[in-house]
Amino acid sequence: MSKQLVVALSKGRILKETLPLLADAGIEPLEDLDKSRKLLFDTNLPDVKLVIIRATDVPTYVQLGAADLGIAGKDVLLEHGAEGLYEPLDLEIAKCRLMTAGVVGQQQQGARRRVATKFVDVARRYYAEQGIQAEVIKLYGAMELAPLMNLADEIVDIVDTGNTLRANGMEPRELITDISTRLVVNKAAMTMKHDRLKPLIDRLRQAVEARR
Ligand code: PRT
Ligand code: MG
Repeated sequence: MSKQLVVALSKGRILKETLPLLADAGIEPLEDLDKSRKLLFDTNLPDVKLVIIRATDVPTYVQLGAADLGIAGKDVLLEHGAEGLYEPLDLEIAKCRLMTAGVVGQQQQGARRRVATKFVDVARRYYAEQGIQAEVIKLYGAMELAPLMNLADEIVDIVDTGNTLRANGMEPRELITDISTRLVVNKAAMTMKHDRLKPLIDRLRQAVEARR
């Protein structure tokens, strides 16, 4: 394993909240991420590099050891599976809820329903636990549209303010789980690079605790 520590960051909305937290922990990229088309960045810490990738790719990078550490939403981690990953720290950012939702006034009653989501495994597990037979339809975005277009009876999606649902004539129904952003660590790296990982994880933990 190389001497460098590579941290995989989720781009998009998590990144905006991650960078100030990293700065609080004393980790800062040497150039402005927004002004660069690069994906791999040096930091003020000579042995720490950052890669900026799709949120859904973060668990894969860390699992396979291409990155030692990763920062990703719990929703992404639940859907991807946690094999080969430790999850030592809740970063307490980008908080939201994973919920079922449907068209206002169209409460589901039957034991069978069509569910559109990008979280297909999470949805299958959830409906199975509820004893509801669900036909889960994989979508990659704009889940809110599916019930309106009669593609599905319900969706499983992330809800924050609920504005997106409301704007589309939909309402939140059941809470599946609360979501926040987590730090994940490659299991082999946790052993092999423990001396370098431990202080980094400790600094991140202190930064999280200082914000409470
Ligand atoms: O680009 P991609 O399709 O992968 O996802 P994205 O653009 O929806 O989100 P991205 O990549 O910028 O960030 C996704 C991660 O941020 C998720 O994995 C969550 O852990 C976290 N997060 C926190 C959220 C939200 N809040 C959130 N509100 N991810 C998505 N949303 C979306 C939601 O999908 C819905 O469309 O915002 C809408 C709901 O927000 P409200 O405030 O209208 O309820
Ligand atoms: Mg996005």
